[in-house]
Amino acid sequence: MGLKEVLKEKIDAHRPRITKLLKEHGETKVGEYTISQTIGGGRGIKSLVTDISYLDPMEGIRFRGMTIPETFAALPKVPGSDYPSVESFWYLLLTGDVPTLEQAQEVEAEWKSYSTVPQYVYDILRAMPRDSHPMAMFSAAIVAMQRESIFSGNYAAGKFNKMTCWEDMYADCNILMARLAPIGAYIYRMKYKGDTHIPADPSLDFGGNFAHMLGQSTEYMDVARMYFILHSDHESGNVSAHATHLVASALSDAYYSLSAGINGLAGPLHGLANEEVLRWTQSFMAKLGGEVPTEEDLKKALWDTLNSGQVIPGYGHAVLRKTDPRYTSQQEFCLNTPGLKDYPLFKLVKMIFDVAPGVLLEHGKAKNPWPNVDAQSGVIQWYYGVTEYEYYTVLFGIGRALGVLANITWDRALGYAIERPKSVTTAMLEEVAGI
Ligand code: CMX
Repeated sequence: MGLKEVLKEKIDAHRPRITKLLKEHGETKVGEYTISQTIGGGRGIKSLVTDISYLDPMEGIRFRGMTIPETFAALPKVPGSDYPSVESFWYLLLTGDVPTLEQAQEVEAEWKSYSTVPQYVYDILRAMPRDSHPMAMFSAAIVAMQRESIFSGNYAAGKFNKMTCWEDMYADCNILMARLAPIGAYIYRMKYKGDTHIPADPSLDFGGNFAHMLGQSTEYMDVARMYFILHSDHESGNVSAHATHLVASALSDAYYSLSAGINGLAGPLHGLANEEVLRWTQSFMAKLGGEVPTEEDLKKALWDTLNSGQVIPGYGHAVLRKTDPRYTSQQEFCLNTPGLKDYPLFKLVKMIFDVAPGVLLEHGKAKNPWPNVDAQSGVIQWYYGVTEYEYYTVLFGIGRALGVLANITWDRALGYAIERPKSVTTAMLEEVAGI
């Protein structure tokens, strides 16, 4: 037998051991925690600290103690817009203080001074096959800039100081953050808009400029601002935040750390779900020849997905036990935007919201049958003409960077330890379970 066949036999023999442990002994304690927590991705284990956001299972996210509506209401607005700037939100995430408009504009000016992306980053992107996934391009662009890291440069020069090294991390994070919008826009225009590019407009804030460089309407500027803020942070245990924190805990710099987080975000159970939602919804509409489905059609399609062993993208959550307020916030945006409110795709997404939780409850597996952030976000993008749904996770990634970079700045300031949880073997768990 070849290696793969031997491995397959071993896997087939091992699987029932895990199933038995989870089914019959899930609640047995291994130290402080249960077997189901140990095998099941560490659910509920309190082993991370952050003061930047907190996720209550019933209420949803609070950024620095504020709900989403409170955050949008409190931050100073971009002149001429109803939405705050991403820069003002960065100030809030880092400090816990609501900045004045002037303080937000100082961040804006600082980011602008860093926003020129080195040419070699574009060269690397251009050297990649054009059909590379935009998330692979985004991650590659970030890690390619590692040579710019002030933290790593000073560390290599023997200038590491535990008390002050956060300042280098802070500088790296600002520079990196400032470049994410131009990099994201470049990937978009290179891949989908005939490789034509639009230079930044120095009069615009981060969100506004991103919309401008994408080639979008002024209306989309608020979409970008809202989208980046909503997707920024969801406390520390989600894959992208945790991966960024984990890598940074080895004293890796912001470039290595964020790239790791972005790679995690690219998974279909995490950020890529927003792409999957649109793919699922569009293929469903195509099957019906563009007709509006009946509730029965929809139920059948949802059951077909579940029966084929796939998840319903955009539904369920590891922590949340009610509708994600990030979903609600985007839904409100749709309802308040003439044109979007009656948009067929939005209507279909609303219809899925009416039907999917019941189907998931009947299916009986998901602990949370309600929609998460990804169920709604693609519709807004589609409506504004960003129809290349494989790109949606890059938008999520630009937003997520705000949260994870603020977190690793604080990680470094507080000197949090290198992460090193303990493993056990399956045999040890079986022994604890008395098998
Ligand atoms: N459709 C079908 N089954 C689902 C489901 C869904 N939407 N959500 C959960 N389940 C299943 C799980 O796969 C699991 O099945 P197994 O026991 O066979 O492994 C079971 O229900 C229990 O899972 P859970 O405890 O409710 O959820 P988890 O914490 O394990 O997973 C999540 C959370 C988000 C990965 C899961 O709900 C899911 O896969 N959802 C669809 C993908 C998605 O929308 N992801 C985006 C989340 C938000 C984000 O990070 O961007």
